[in-house]
Amino acid sequence: MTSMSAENGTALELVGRAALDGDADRERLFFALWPARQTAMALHALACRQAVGAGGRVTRMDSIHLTVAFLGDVPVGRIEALRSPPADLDAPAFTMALDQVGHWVRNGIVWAGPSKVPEALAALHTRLSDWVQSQGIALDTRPFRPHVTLLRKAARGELAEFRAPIEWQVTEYVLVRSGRRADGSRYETIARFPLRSLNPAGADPS
Ligand code: 2AM
Repeated sequence: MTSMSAENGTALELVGRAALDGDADRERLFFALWPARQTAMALHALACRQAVGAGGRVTRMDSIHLTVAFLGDVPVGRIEALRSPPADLDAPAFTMALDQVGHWVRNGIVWAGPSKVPEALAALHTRLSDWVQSQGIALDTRPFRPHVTLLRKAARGELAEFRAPIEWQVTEYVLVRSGRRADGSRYETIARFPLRSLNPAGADPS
């Protein structure tokens, strides 16, 4: 049984304080792929084109990403360990063709994604998820649906076809902190992790 002295506060005060501390001591985190400028520009242009028929709010160009593993609200004391996933994650760099758009009516999201999920992306998701869970952090158990959110609060599903697939060269993944603002989320990269190069310098390509 927990005993409390007056100087420690009443039970009600403590519960209130714990709730506040809980918020202050947690940060919303996720691992993601963040596109280089040219890919981000192509995706942003696609988002603007989709907004014509679908309505909704276009994702800022510097916020465009693809989530690989969503960690949710993580106690700050555990973040340091997450900055260094094990080297034996051994995930290779890969190219992904974004060639599909869709509209999820339940949450109003219009997204772009690969019609064929690259094996390397599926493997990165699995290895990263296993490792995060081994750190005692629970992950969402829904199936992995790799997507880039182009629009939020899109009420209509009138989508424009792709003019040409967007080729995304994926050479790293990042750990991101998400902060909520009145005008949407703001993301801050707190660690970057290179993927294994397919053609390391000096390797004989023959
Ligand atoms: P969304 O764009 O489809 O909302 C930051 O919130 C990122 O994490 C976004 O890419 C968001 O996807 C994703 N995300 C938010 N909640 C999630 C959840 N429960 N499971 C998986 N991804 C989530």
